[in-house]
Amino acid sequence: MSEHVILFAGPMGAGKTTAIRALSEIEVVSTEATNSDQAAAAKATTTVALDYGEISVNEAEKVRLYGVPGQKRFDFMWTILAERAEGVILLVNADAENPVETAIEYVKEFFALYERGGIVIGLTRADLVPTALIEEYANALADEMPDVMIPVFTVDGRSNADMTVLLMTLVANVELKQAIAPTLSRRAR
Ligand SMILES: Nc1nc2c(ncn2[C@@H]2O[C@H](COP(=O)(O)OP(=O)(O)O)[C@@H](O)[C@H]2O)c(=O)[nH]1
Ligand SMILES: [Mg+2]
Repeated sequence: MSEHVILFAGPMGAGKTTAIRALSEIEVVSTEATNSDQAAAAKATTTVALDYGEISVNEAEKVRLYGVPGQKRFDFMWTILAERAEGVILLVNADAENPVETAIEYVKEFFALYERGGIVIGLTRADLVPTALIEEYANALADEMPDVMIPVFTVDGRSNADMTVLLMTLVANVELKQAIAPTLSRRAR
Protein backbone atom coordinates (compact mmCIF):
# COMPACT_ATOMS: atom_id res chain seq x y z
CA MET A 1 0.00 0.00 0.00
CA SER A 2 1.58 3.28 -1.06
CA GLU A 3 0.35 6.54 0.33
CA HIS A 4 0.24 10.23 -0.33
CA VAL A 5 0.22 13.01 2.22
CA ILE A 6 -1.79 16.03 1.10
CA LEU A 7 -2.34 19.25 3.01
CA PHE A 8 -5.37 21.49 2.91
CA ALA A 9 -4.47 25.10 3.59
CA GLY A 10 -6.17 28.45 3.31
CA PRO A 11 -7.79 31.11 5.42
CA MET A 12 -10.20 30.44 8.22
CA GLY A 13 -13.67 29.84 6.82
CA ALA A 14 -12.42 28.68 3.43
CA GLY A 15 -13.91 25.22 3.90
CA LYS A 16 -10.90 23.07 4.85
CA THR A 17 -12.69 21.09 7.56
CA THR A 18 -15.79 20.77 5.40
CA ALA A 19 -13.81 19.55 2.38
CA ILE A 20 -11.90 16.93 4.36
CA ARG A 21 -15.20 15.70 5.82
CA ALA A 22 -16.71 15.56 2.32
CA LEU A 23 -13.81 13.41 1.09
CA SER A 24 -12.80 11.24 4.00
CA GLU A 25 -13.73 7.57 4.22
CA ILE A 26 -12.98 7.52 7.92
CA GLU A 27 -14.47 9.72 10.60
CA VAL A 28 -12.49 12.96 10.50
CA VAL A 29 -10.33 13.61 13.54
CA SER A 30 -10.11 17.26 14.51
CA THR A 31 -7.75 18.50 17.18
CA GLU A 32 -8.46 21.88 18.60
CA ALA A 33 -6.04 24.37 20.10
CA THR A 34 -7.13 27.49 21.88
CA ASN A 35 -5.30 30.65 21.06
CA SER A 36 -5.12 33.43 23.60
CA ASP A 37 -3.10 35.82 21.46
CA GLN A 38 -5.15 38.90 22.35
CA ALA A 39 -3.00 41.22 20.32
CA ALA A 40 -3.56 39.37 17.07
CA ALA A 41 -7.16 38.38 17.60
CA ALA A 42 -9.86 40.70 18.83
CA LYS A 43 -11.93 37.76 19.98
CA ALA A 44 -11.26 36.44 23.50
CA THR A 45 -10.32 33.07 22.09
CA THR A 46 -9.86 31.74 18.61
CA THR A 47 -10.10 28.06 17.96
CA VAL A 48 -7.82 26.55 15.40
CA ALA A 49 -8.16 23.02 14.25
CA LEU A 50 -5.97 20.41 12.69
CA ASP A 51 -8.14 18.00 10.73
CA TYR A 52 -7.24 14.52 9.60
CA GLY A 53 -9.02 12.25 7.15
CA GLU A 54 -8.22 9.42 4.76
CA ILE A 55 -9.34 8.31 1.33
CA SER A 56 -8.22 5.41 -0.85
CA VAL A 57 -7.63 6.07 -4.53
CA ASN A 58 -7.65 2.34 -5.33
CA GLU A 59 -6.73 -0.87 -3.45
CA ALA A 60 -3.06 0.03 -3.50
CA GLU A 61 -3.08 3.73 -2.73
CA LYS A 62 -4.17 5.71 0.27
CA VAL A 63 -4.25 9.49 0.62
CA ARG A 64 -3.81 11.08 4.03
CA LEU A 65 -5.56 14.44 4.24
CA TYR A 66 -4.41 17.06 6.74
CA GLY A 67 -6.12 20.39 7.24
CA VAL A 68 -3.65 22.92 8.60
CA PRO A 69 -4.45 26.26 10.17
CA GLY A 70 -3.77 29.23 7.96
CA GLN A 71 -2.30 31.52 10.58
CA LYS A 72 1.45 31.93 10.48
CA ARG A 73 1.74 31.79 14.26
CA PHE A 74 0.79 28.12 14.12
CA ASP A 75 3.32 27.25 11.53
CA PHE A 76 5.11 24.77 13.78
CA MET A 77 2.42 22.33 12.60
CA TRP A 78 3.24 23.18 9.04
CA THR A 79 6.93 22.53 9.76
CA ILE A 80 6.10 19.11 11.17
CA LEU A 81 3.79 18.11 8.34
CA ALA A 82 5.84 19.67 5.56
CA GLU A 83 8.45 16.96 5.81
CA ARG A 84 5.93 14.33 4.75
CA ALA A 85 3.57 16.35 2.58
CA GLU A 86 3.70 15.98 -1.20
CA GLY A 87 1.18 18.55 -2.27
CA VAL A 88 -1.29 21.13 -1.07
CA ILE A 89 -4.87 22.00 -1.88
CA LEU A 90 -5.27 25.72 -1.30
CA LEU A 91 -8.85 26.62 -0.53
CA VAL A 92 -9.72 30.29 -0.86
CA ASN A 93 -13.16 31.61 -0.02
CA ALA A 94 -14.35 33.74 -2.89
CA ASP A 95 -16.65 35.75 -0.62
CA ALA A 96 -13.79 37.09 1.55
CA GLU A 97 -11.96 40.35 0.96
CA ASN A 98 -9.17 40.31 -1.65
CA PRO A 99 -9.37 36.60 -2.43
CA VAL A 100 -7.00 36.90 -5.41
CA GLU A 101 -4.26 38.43 -3.23
CA THR A 102 -4.91 35.80 -0.58
CA ALA A 103 -4.47 33.02 -3.13
CA ILE A 104 -1.11 34.44 -4.27
CA GLU A 105 0.04 34.83 -0.65
CA TYR A 106 -0.71 31.18 0.10
CA VAL A 107 0.97 29.96 -3.07
CA LYS A 108 4.12 31.80 -1.97
CA GLU A 109 3.90 30.41 1.54
CA PHE A 110 3.56 26.82 0.30
CA PHE A 111 5.81 27.10 -2.71
CA ALA A 112 8.19 24.40 -1.47
CA LEU A 113 5.34 21.94 -2.01
CA TYR A 114 4.79 23.15 -5.54
CA GLU A 115 8.33 22.11 -6.29
CA ARG A 116 8.01 18.78 -4.55
CA GLY A 117 4.62 17.63 -5.78
CA GLY A 118 2.09 20.26 -6.67
CA ILE A 119 -0.43 22.88 -5.70
CA VAL A 120 -4.05 23.19 -6.81
CA ILE A 121 -6.38 26.04 -5.90
CA GLY A 122 -10.03 25.52 -5.06
CA LEU A 123 -12.14 28.62 -5.00
CA THR A 124 -14.92 27.96 -2.47
CA ARG A 125 -18.11 29.80 -1.54
CA ALA A 126 -18.23 31.16 -5.08
CA ASP A 127 -21.99 30.55 -5.02
CA LEU A 128 -22.25 33.40 -2.50
CA VAL A 129 -20.80 36.15 -4.69
CA PRO A 130 -22.19 37.49 -7.97
CA THR A 131 -18.97 36.98 -9.92
CA ALA A 132 -16.02 34.81 -9.07
CA LEU A 133 -13.93 34.44 -12.18
CA ILE A 134 -11.18 31.87 -12.07
CA GLU A 135 -9.49 33.77 -14.93
CA GLU A 136 -8.66 36.55 -12.47
CA TYR A 137 -6.73 34.06 -10.37
CA ALA A 138 -5.03 32.44 -13.32
CA ASN A 139 -4.00 35.86 -14.67
CA ALA A 140 -2.73 37.08 -11.31
CA LEU A 141 -0.68 33.90 -10.94
CA ALA A 142 0.70 34.22 -14.45
CA ASP A 143 1.75 37.85 -13.75
CA GLU A 144 3.32 37.01 -10.42
CA MET A 145 4.91 33.65 -11.31
CA PRO A 146 5.12 33.26 -15.08
CA ASP A 147 6.70 29.79 -15.12
CA VAL A 148 4.39 28.23 -12.58
CA MET A 149 1.42 26.02 -13.52
CA ILE A 150 -1.24 25.90 -10.85
CA PRO A 151 -4.72 24.68 -11.75
CA VAL A 152 -7.60 26.77 -10.41
CA PHE A 153 -11.09 25.30 -9.97
CA THR A 154 -14.32 26.63 -8.59
CA VAL A 155 -15.48 24.08 -6.03
CA ASP A 156 -18.13 23.66 -3.41
CA GLY A 157 -16.28 22.61 -0.28
CA ARG A 158 -19.30 20.53 0.74
CA SER A 159 -19.33 18.51 -2.46
CA ASN A 160 -17.62 15.13 -2.57
CA ALA A 161 -17.65 15.21 -6.38
CA ASP A 162 -16.05 18.68 -6.60
CA MET A 163 -13.44 17.89 -4.01
CA THR A 164 -12.62 14.56 -5.65
CA VAL A 165 -11.82 16.31 -8.94
CA LEU A 166 -9.55 18.75 -7.13
CA LEU A 167 -7.79 16.03 -5.13
CA MET A 168 -7.32 13.71 -8.11
CA THR A 169 -5.86 16.56 -10.18
CA LEU A 170 -3.32 17.14 -7.44
CA VAL A 171 -2.55 13.43 -6.98
CA ALA A 172 -2.03 13.10 -10.74
CA ASN A 173 0.42 16.04 -10.65
CA VAL A 174 2.28 14.53 -7.70
CA GLU A 175 2.57 11.14 -9.39
CA LEU A 176 3.69 12.69 -12.65
CA LYS A 177 6.37 14.65 -10.84
CA GLN A 178 7.56 11.56 -8.98
CA ALA A 179 7.61 9.55 -12.20
CA ILE A 180 9.76 12.07 -14.08
CA ALA A 181 11.99 13.01 -11.11
CA PRO A 182 14.50 10.16 -11.69
CA THR A 183 14.76 11.12 -15.39
CA LEU A 184 15.37 14.76 -14.49
CA SER A 185 18.04 13.95 -11.91
CA ARG A 186 19.76 11.58 -14.35
CA ARG A 187 19.83 14.39 -16.90
CA ALA A 188 21.25 16.81 -14.32
CA ARG A 189 24.22 14.53 -13.68
N1 LIG B 1 -22.16 28.27 0.37
C1 LIG B 1 -21.04 27.56 0.53
N2 LIG B 1 -20.61 27.27 1.76
C2 LIG B 1 -19.46 26.57 1.88
C3 LIG B 1 -18.70 26.15 0.75
N3 LIG B 1 -17.60 25.51 1.20
C4 LIG B 1 -17.66 25.52 2.55
N4 LIG B 1 -18.78 26.16 2.98
C5 LIG B 1 -19.21 26.46 4.36
O1 LIG B 1 -18.29 27.42 4.88
C6 LIG B 1 -18.19 27.29 6.31
C7 LIG B 1 -16.73 27.28 6.75
O2 LIG B 1 -16.15 26.04 6.42
P1 LIG B 1 -15.04 25.35 7.33
O3 LIG B 1 -14.86 23.99 6.76
O4 LIG B 1 -15.38 25.45 8.76
O5 LIG B 1 -13.77 26.25 7.03
P2 LIG B 1 -12.27 26.13 7.59
O6 LIG B 1 -12.10 27.22 8.60
O7 LIG B 1 -11.39 26.37 6.40
O8 LIG B 1 -12.10 24.76 8.16
C8 LIG B 1 -18.97 26.05 6.66
O9 LIG B 1 -20.22 26.45 7.16
C9 LIG B 1 -19.13 25.31 5.33
O10 LIG B 1 -20.30 24.52 5.27
C10 LIG B 1 -19.19 26.49 -0.56
O11 LIG B 1 -18.58 26.20 -1.60
N5 LIG B 1 -20.36 27.21 -0.60
MG1 LIG C 1 -11.54 24.21 10.11
